[in-house]
Amino acid sequence: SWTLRNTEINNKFILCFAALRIFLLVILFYSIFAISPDSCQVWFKLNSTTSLLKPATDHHRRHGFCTLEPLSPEDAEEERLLLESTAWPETPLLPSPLSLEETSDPAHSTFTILPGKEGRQWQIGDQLEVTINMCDFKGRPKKTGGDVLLARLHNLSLVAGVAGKVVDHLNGTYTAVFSLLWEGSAQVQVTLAHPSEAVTVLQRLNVEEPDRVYFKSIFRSGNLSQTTACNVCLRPTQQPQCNYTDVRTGEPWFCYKPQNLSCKARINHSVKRYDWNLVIVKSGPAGYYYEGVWHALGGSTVNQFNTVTITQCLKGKVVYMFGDSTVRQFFEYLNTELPNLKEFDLHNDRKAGPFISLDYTNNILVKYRFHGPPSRTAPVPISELRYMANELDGITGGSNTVVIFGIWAHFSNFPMEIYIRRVQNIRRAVVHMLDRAPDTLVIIRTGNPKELTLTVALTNSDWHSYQTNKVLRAMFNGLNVHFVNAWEMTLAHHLPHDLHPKPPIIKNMINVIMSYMCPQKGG
Ligand SMILES: *[C@@H]1O[C@H](CO)[C@@H](O)[C@H](O)[C@H]1NC(C)=O
Ligand SMILES: *[C@@H]1O[C@H](CO)[C@@H](O)[C@H](O)[C@H]1NC(C)=O
Ligand SMILES: *[C@@H]1O[C@H](CO)[C@@H](O)[C@H](O)[C@H]1NC(C)=O
Ligand SMILES: *[C@@H]1O[C@H](CO)[C@@H](O)[C@H](O)[C@H]1NC(C)=O
Ligand SMILES: *[C@@H]1O[C@H](CO)[C@@H](O)[C@H](O)[C@H]1NC(C)=O
Ligand SMILES: *[C@@H]1O[C@H](CO)[C@@H](O)[C@H](O)[C@H]1NC(C)=O
Ligand SMILES: CC(=O)N[C@H]1CO[C@H](CO)[C@@H](O)[C@@H]1O
Repeated sequence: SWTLRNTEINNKFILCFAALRIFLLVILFYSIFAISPDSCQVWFKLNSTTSLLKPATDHHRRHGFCTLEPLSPEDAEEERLLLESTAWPETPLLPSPLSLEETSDPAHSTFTILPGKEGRQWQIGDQLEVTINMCDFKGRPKKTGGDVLLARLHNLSLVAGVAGKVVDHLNGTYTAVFSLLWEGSAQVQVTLAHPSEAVTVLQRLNVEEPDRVYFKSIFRSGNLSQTTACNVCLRPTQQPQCNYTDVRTGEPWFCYKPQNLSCKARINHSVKRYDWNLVIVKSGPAGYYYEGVWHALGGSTVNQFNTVTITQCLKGKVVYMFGDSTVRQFFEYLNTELPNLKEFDLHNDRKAGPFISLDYTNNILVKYRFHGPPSRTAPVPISELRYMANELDGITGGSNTVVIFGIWAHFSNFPMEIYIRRVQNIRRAVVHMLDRAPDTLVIIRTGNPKELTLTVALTNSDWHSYQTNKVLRAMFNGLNVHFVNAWEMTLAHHLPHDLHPKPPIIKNMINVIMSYMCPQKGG
């Protein structure tokens, strides 16, 4: 039976100072820019602060300076539904003149564990409910919702943990619901990832300043060389633009045209610098940790794999990995753990890839490739800048083919439409691949919560990742694909949230992947 007693529960509200500061710093950092020597940047950022305090016009609220190409009627309808399902509750406007006194403050906020049914002891299978009351810096109860709250029930000595589901009552009150899944005592943790006022700022930044993460390309021809700014969409200026919209997928990409070179002279893509620096419609958790081991709920079993059983499982297989650096972690894990798997050195950048590894004895091939722009990477040659959907079109597929992908972390500064359209293209390619080779195994890694420094909060917020996960889930619903629920696997673990989850979490993710590939193997 479940022996969680109220006396053993620490009502602990994690004072997530880093996250709390986001809002403050969004403002502060603009002031910092005022004294930066980079006058061009100062000009723009400073001006945008003032504009953020003004109410957005209807046109700007929705479109900013990006022109989105029309979609087919079906895709447009899907986009509308997805936007509706990820619509965040209305968040408070920023007060003008600016004051932080009325913003959500974890230090003044509290939560209460509600008594169990009929006052009896908690039992395994019960739902534990927690009421969260948010207050502002003056200690006054908040009247509106929209705070990004993460909830976890855990026990450090048992290395056990499960993510909670947070329900927003839109009046400053929230309920966190946890499934009780292991025997023993536990603690509740509630973390304020982003106050609702920060969501207001992030929402507007994604429409008005999607280019706050900026990219560049080098153009070269003969002895002429020039570098210009690139992005999914560019602010209209006097400067002509080069249109690199992908002919096959229609994925938009533009660079300002270099003055004395042609658009064809583009040779490199890289992130310039950003030095200023749910998941599911389904209810209930996807799984939980017990003694450090992830147990999946809802039918699938996660087996434990070691070097020998992973090699047995991969024997004769080709594994394609696509996506951002969080998928690269899987490639790195296999390379480190499997003694016979040897990387063939393609002399590529250690972060950008692409990479390839071979185990000749066991006939295993593992490949990794980034998901294409807007990849925030070190310079990559244009010849290696490929869209995932086009790469998938080039895979024959079959029972020995495994495709693992994850695409989320590099889209957080854009309106959600940009992400939806990318996933629509990827899904079309996945559907074609499963049509021609239904035996192909497709595994999708979701996004995860991360440490929220200022840069991360502004360019890769948990608020946005949470919604990309929701979109991803909804869009692949009903298709023969599997998920690694990285959101919950990171949230439920006691290790700190990290863009790149630490090895104990990756090991559990690998076990989830291997269990999809070889359900009968493992220890
Ligand atoms: C907020 O809404 C919930 C659900 O409707 C309700 O139970 C609760 O009493 C409300 N709280 C306040 C402070 O109004
Ligand atoms: C974890 O659970 C065990 C067994 O109920 C208990 O003895 C221990 O105090 C708990 N540890 C923490 C950190 O909650
Ligand atoms: C660049 O090359 C052209 C001919 O290819 C030559 O005339 C010119 O002097 C070169 N310019 C420089 C700066 O080297
Ligand atoms: C860019 O090119 C694509 C097709 O190649 C076209 O559909 C689109 O309208 C162009 N965009 C702009 C802004 O010129
Ligand atoms: C382009 O060429 C013109 C005329 O030769 C020159 O004045 C200008 O500086 C060049 N621009 C760049 C960016 O090299
Ligand atoms: C651009 O790419 C080329 C190879 O295409 C490479 O040699 C060069 O070092 C890259 N430039 C930068 C600045 O990284
Ligand atoms: C400080 C600063 O550069 N302000 C500029 C903001 O933008 C307006 C035009 O929209 C300029 O006139 C200001 O000089």
